[in-house]
Amino acid sequence: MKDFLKQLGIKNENAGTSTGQTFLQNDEAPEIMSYTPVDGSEIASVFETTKDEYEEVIKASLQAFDTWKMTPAPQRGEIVRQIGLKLREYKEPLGKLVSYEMGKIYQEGLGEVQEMIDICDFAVGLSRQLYGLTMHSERPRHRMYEQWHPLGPVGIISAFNFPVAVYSWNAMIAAVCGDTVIWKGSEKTPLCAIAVQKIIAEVLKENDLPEGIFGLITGTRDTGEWMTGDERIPLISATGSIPMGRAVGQAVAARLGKTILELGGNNAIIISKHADLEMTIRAVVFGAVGTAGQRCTSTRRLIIHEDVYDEIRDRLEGIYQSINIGDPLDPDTLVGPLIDKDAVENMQTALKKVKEEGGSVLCGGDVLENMEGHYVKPAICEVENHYEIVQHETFAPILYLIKYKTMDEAIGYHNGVRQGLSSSIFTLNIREAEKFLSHIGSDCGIANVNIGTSGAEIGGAFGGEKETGGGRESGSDAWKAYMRRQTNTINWGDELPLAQGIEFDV
Ligand code: UN1
Repeated sequence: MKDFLKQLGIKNENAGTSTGQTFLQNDEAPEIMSYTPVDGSEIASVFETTKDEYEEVIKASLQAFDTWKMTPAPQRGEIVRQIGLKLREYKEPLGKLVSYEMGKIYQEGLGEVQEMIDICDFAVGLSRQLYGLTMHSERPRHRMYEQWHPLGPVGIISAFNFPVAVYSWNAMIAAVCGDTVIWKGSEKTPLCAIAVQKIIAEVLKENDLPEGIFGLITGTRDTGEWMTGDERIPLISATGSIPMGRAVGQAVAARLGKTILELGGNNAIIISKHADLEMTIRAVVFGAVGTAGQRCTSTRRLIIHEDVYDEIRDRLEGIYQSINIGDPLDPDTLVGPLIDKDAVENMQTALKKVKEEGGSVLCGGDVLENMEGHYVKPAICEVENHYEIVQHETFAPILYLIKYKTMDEAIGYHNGVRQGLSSSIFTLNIREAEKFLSHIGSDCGIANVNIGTSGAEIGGAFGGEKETGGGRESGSDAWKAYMRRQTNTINWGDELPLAQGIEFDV
């Protein structure tokens, strides 16, 4: 038994109840097994949430909402502050668990927990800044303003690749907004969810607050469908694949509920002939092979000016030969395993398609059969942007190289995909940079200059356009999606003038 599992209160046999809620114990339920992609072995099992338990969790969430919404926002912020402190205490074991259960390297596991801490800090400040606007009424002796009210239980569906951070972007913001949350984590990383739930439960217990404020359920697609079809959950925030998001969006729209969708990306970096190539190469490698290409912000396409194309290609090929692939908890490793066998197969299929469509695989793509676990060599391919496979997000470390002559052509390739999450340009030319950021430049939700596509800070709104789903999470004013807006007009005079100057004498 690994020390970090013990530190997080996870026992070998069974990691805990599926809901993380102490009042629920159902040993009869089916189990979900957690495997580590490090060597494919079993870590522990978790009970799936049954329909009855789901009802209990919803009831607890609705009940908790009654008290939580009456707790002043800055006091809600105080609870989130304590969660941030507790996460600081558990940063190392939780970072290790993220690394062990998901497969990202330990540095990135720590980074993920740091994102949780950062969003807690952000949410604490926000708890005193849930501002509405005031307006000037067109009628005399009238006052208008808007205010933001809590929404109710918020459903959070998160993915395996960021098993803890994406939850906290949603949960901590929702919490200061006065909402309760119900979290369905990925069935591929159930222990991360249980560990986070235990940490939060400690804070709730210390403050004598109900566990229903932060609810957890564990399951597969069916469990997600209970949530999306449930009118008691006014908002579903879902992160994952485009097909998943489409299903969630349609189900929630059918009941006129709200969604925040954060779906796939097909992120590109334009590399101009005016780029600082040293910086560019570092950013590209981190963006393309970091988290083994399993971030929604991973760099998938490089659109390279013809003058620097050969140099960039050759240097990248050289670096790819020497990348350390292996155990993500080993400090020398840069690339850990893919999440599972299916991910390895998807990568192989994509590389086959590249060749079928006329592209070439310059290096990598090999499955490291001699290692237990799901290890692959990151691949670089030469392709054309219109290839069907290039239009598609493959959740694996495949980097596509595309050559361009003019900036208009580059932007055309850049925007010529169905997804619109993150984007970058590397250039020291201000005209190129500003054009890329303008409305005729990148069509993505995130557009960077001289920084890669991944590793966004929590302070900005995170999300993207087109098939990426249009939702925004995390910083800036993304909190507004977690509240309901109310416009108020107050007449403090002794007459009743009508708006638009309408005369209506009775
Ligand atoms: C994701 O891959 O779903 O910008 C989230 C980044 C991270 C978050 C990625 N801060 O790469």
